[in-house]
Amino acid sequence: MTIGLGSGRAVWKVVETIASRWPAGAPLRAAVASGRTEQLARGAGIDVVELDGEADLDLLLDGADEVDGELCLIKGGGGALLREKILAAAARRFVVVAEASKRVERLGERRPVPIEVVRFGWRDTARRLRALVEAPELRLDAGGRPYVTEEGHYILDGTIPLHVDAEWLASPLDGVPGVVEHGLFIGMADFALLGQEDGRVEGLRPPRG
Ligand code: A5P
Repeated sequence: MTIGLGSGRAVWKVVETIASRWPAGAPLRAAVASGRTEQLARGAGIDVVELDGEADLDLLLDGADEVDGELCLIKGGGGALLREKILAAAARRFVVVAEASKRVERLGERRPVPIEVVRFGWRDTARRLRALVEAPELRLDAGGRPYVTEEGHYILDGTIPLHVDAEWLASPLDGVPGVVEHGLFIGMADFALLGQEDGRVEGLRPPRG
């Protein structure tokens, strides 16, 4: 089986679980979205592979920052949204693993949407994005320097205006010069496993399927 593993605390817990429960000797290959996931996957005995340009992934397991009732997502809080979206596009099935507190009525209700942009001219890209999102802000790292993604880009975090539908927003964001990818994952997830504080897990399917 070849799976995709995204990035973030929830997925890293999944990797830990695979390490303790996957049958010894059964091969498992994974394409991964970040260096940290790669390190943990290798430690768990998972064979880390690249997308080969031919076969689809059997399954993608990934976290989310917000999940709405249609299973549309905001992702990218950890900065891995570009690779995560490529994995999601390559997967036959995408299962979200997240805390139940990530469930929202309206995408953008608690979090800005991360928008990955090329470094060249990023201030101009931010200016253009202001027509679509409120106050796009350059993400900084712990040292106060611009945060650089593993693909070498910057991230602008912008608030989705109250009157704007996230599903609609995805397409105009794609069209802004300088934007590489954004953290709106619309119609990509097939199922969500939402963990409650008491240990119970709620399964959520999009109404469409
Ligand atoms: C990584 O860039 C993100 O898309 C994560 O999947 C998302 O931020 C969820 O992370 P946690 O599982 O750490 O909450």
